[in-house]
Amino acid sequence: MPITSTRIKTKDEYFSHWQKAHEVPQDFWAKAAENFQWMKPWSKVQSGDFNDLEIKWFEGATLNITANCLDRHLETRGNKTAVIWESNDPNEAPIKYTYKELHAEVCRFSNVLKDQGIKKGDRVCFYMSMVPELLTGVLACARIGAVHSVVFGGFSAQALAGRIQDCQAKMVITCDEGFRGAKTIPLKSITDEALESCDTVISVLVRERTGGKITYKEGRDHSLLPLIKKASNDCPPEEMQAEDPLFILYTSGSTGKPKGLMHTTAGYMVWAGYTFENVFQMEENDTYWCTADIGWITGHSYITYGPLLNGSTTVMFEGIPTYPDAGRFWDIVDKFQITHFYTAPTAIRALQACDINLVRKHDLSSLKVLGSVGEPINEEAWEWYNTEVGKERCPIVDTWWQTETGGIMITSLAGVTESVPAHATYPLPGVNPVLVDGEGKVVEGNPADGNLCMELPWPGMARTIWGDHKRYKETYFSTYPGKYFTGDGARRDAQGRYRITGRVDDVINVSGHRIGTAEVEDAINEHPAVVESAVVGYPHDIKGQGIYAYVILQPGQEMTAEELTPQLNELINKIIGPIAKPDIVLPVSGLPKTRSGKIMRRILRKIAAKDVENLGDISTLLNPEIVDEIKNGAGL
Ligand code: 7RM
Repeated sequence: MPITSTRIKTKDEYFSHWQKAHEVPQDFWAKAAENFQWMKPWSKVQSGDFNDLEIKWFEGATLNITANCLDRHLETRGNKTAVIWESNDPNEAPIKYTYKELHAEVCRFSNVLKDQGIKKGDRVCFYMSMVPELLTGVLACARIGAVHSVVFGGFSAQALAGRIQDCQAKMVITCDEGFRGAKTIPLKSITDEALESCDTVISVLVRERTGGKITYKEGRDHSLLPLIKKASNDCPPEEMQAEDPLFILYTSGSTGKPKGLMHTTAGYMVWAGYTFENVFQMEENDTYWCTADIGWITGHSYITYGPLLNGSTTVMFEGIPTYPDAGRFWDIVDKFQITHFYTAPTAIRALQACDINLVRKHDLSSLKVLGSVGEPINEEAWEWYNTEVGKERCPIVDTWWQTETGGIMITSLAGVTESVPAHATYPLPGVNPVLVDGEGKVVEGNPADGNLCMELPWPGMARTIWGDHKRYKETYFSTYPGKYFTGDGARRDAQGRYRITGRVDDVINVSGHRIGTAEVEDAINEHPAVVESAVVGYPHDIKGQGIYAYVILQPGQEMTAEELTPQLNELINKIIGPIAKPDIVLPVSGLPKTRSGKIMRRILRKIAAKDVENLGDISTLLNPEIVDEIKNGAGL
């Protein structure tokens, strides 16, 4: 029995639900919210708009999201598997938690947090690999009303420190080291380095995973597992206001340092629960696996909250797709008889490039639904996924959404609305997309092209940037006043289905990771020999986009790309983390600039893409002669 009565079962129903959510949003979301458990009811379903930006959902209500993820299922699903954890090492036994066990585990962890002095509203930073305690720890925070902020384990000490400082975290939870394929990541020592510049952190909990050598700082650091083991499993859920913060998650934008998007309790819960149910269309005995890391929004909404809100079985994988070999994903699908599999195009393309027998030798007949997220999926990858993995019998949901949106926004519904190669297709009920042209005018009719905006608030949207509401307004609502601007371009086909074409701002998407070009430039510019740099994305067969850095060196510095690259890599590793390393570095003597001094990135993007036939009008450049020089340098 699905929990909600709001499950869409036919395409006609999809259209009528969308219409209803559009016309009477308050009634629609009140109905959807009735499927959850509230401590006190709301007095108003929604208030605020894209002009005042004081958006609230379910105001007056109180609740706890973990009561909805855990306690609510105890009676009906207590002995059902809630979480299956699969180790990096295929020979290590998986760990399974029933809903009862997960509930007890989260309660114990909650008591550990309380014993360490963590209170409602305090921020707790997670810097872990994909161990079970990342999932239980996040839920433990939510249970006691602490605000979790998960930082992906691939970020550097400096990046971690910046995030800890920004949200003034009181605690960091980490591992001794993290397993990642054949490698280990020294998470604790990176944390130690970060904490040299963070004075708000009073305690550090360390989940020992590899047994690697680390140091414990007296009075500050504690080993986590023994504390959990001896804690009581009795911890009633804290009563939270609908708009109390649930978590902060940092993401990159086109300018400045990463933004801490803040999500609140009730609206996020309804959105994560509702979207998971309708997009994936799970049945009671299905097993769902999302391959993301909990360090990203996908892992928050669709490993943790969405599946658990729906009483589903969710798989959590510690490792990587290529360890011990490139058949690992399919091995796991077979091992747990996965029915619903959700991954990123970059992983699909990487596995597509490997020996096909690594796929074909595994039994994938349990699969019913496939999902894609994180970046546009190209048609070749879509076809391969459909044929080789889905054996042409599994609908593919290409789910477009963002850290900011909290949950899926545009997608087909598995088996309900049609899957179209490379198209996200239809907006979910409550999602009101419009395409806007360069002048800010809404492009009507089908087909159409434009910048993708949203016209009305939806429950799962981020409410602010932590500590900087002004930046929130400017970033998302000032380009097109009264509208939320996504930063993506899109095309709507004759049937009204959306195809997302990718970012139209200075954000690049490398292997599904959002990277701000300005952040990479700032890091490169720290190099003493560098005067200025410009970073752009270019098409990359596996990663979707690669990072191309044009670098101007100080006069007299005669470094080649080969000499410069490792030095810049080291610097970027230190400032951001390995995910932001450029694929190509090109030393240049100047950058194409307009008369007002702005770098003309359009030209740099074209050169990086080796698309120099038509560079467009360069006559307005201050230094048009530089274009040929850069082209030559790039070997074009
Ligand atoms: C969920 C997530 C958001 C950016 C977004 C897009 C791109 C995500 C798709 C996609 C085309 C998709 N959050 N993106 N999903 N592009 N089709 N199905 O990835 O905040 O990390 O990134 O990712 O550009 O703006 S995110």
